[in-house]
Parts: sequence; C-alpha cells; structure tokens
Amino acid sequence: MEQTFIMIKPDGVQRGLVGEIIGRFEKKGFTLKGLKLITVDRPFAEKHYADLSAKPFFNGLVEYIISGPVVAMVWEGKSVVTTGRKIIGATNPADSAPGTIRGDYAIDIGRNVIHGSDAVESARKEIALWFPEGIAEWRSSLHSWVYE
Ligand code: DAT
Ligand code: MG
Repeated sequence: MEQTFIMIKPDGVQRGLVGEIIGRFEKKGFTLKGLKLITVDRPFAEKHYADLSAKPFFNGLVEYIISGPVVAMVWEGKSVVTTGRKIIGATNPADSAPGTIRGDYAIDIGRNVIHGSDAVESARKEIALWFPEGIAEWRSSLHSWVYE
C-alpha cells in the first residue's frame, strides 16, 4: 500500500495544531505507520530540502525547519501521496482552499505549517531519511470499513 511522509513544521507544533492535523488524516481513513517528535539540525534539514538548495528562500526555509521540534509521520493508504497533498492544500496559503490545512491555519508561505511528499518516489526517499530505524508493521482492523 502507498505511503507518504508528512511533517508538522515547528509553527504547527508551537501553535498546538498537532492533534487537529493528525485527526484529519485519521478521520479520512489513512493509517499511521510512523510518528516522532524530533528537532533536526541544519545538515539534516538541508538534505531534506536538497532539491531547493538553489532557491533564494532556501536559507530561511532551513532556519524555519530547525527552529523547533517537528512531528514526523508516515501515513499509508490508497493514493495517500496525492490525497495527502490535497488535504494539505497549495504551497502558498494565500492560494490554499478553505478546508485544507494550509487554507484553514496558515497565512504566509514561510509559515505554512505542514510538509507532505510530492510523489511516490520522493516519499520513499523522505521516509528513508526520516525513519532510518524503520516503521511500524501493523494493519488497522478498520481496513474493511474503509476499503471495499
Ligand atoms: P511544498 O511544501 O508545497 O511541497 P515546495 O516543495 O515547492 O512546496 O517548497 C518547500 C517549502 O519551501 C514550502 O512549503 C514553503 C517554502 N517555499 C516554497 N516556495 C517559496 C517561495 N516562493 N518563497 C518562500 N518560501 C517558499
Ligand atoms: Mg515539496
């Protein structure tokens, strides 16, 4: 089953949005496969955002991500990468639809509360980077109530 990497950024943790965000993925029917509160250092944040290293906002982005603890998660389910991005909303909260996490809880692009993998391949890389210890092996007993 498809997996994605979701991270509640330091602003989301500081603002007390952890429960609300986890609840949205849970209530959708996705399965939580990994979860930890972790503060990452600069080299780690630079690796996570390596694709954006040439961007003018890269330094500010790295400063933001290392500014406090984040909640790193792996969520599993059918099309969870694409659907997860829909639940999160557009990168710039000014363009995120109401009802999405960024649409409901963020204003500035540099404080957009949450990260979600943008493709199955990047999800695989991000899960390997953030969860080198591996993730939980379990199957929700709700499976047959969520999937036909
Ligand atoms: P997303 O997080 O929606 O996948 P991204 O991968 O293009 O977006 O960029 C990663 C983060 O970098 C994004 O969540 C916020 C920040 N960012 C992106 N574009 C930006 C910009 N033009 N100005 C400032 N920050 C930006
Ligand atoms: Mg991205």
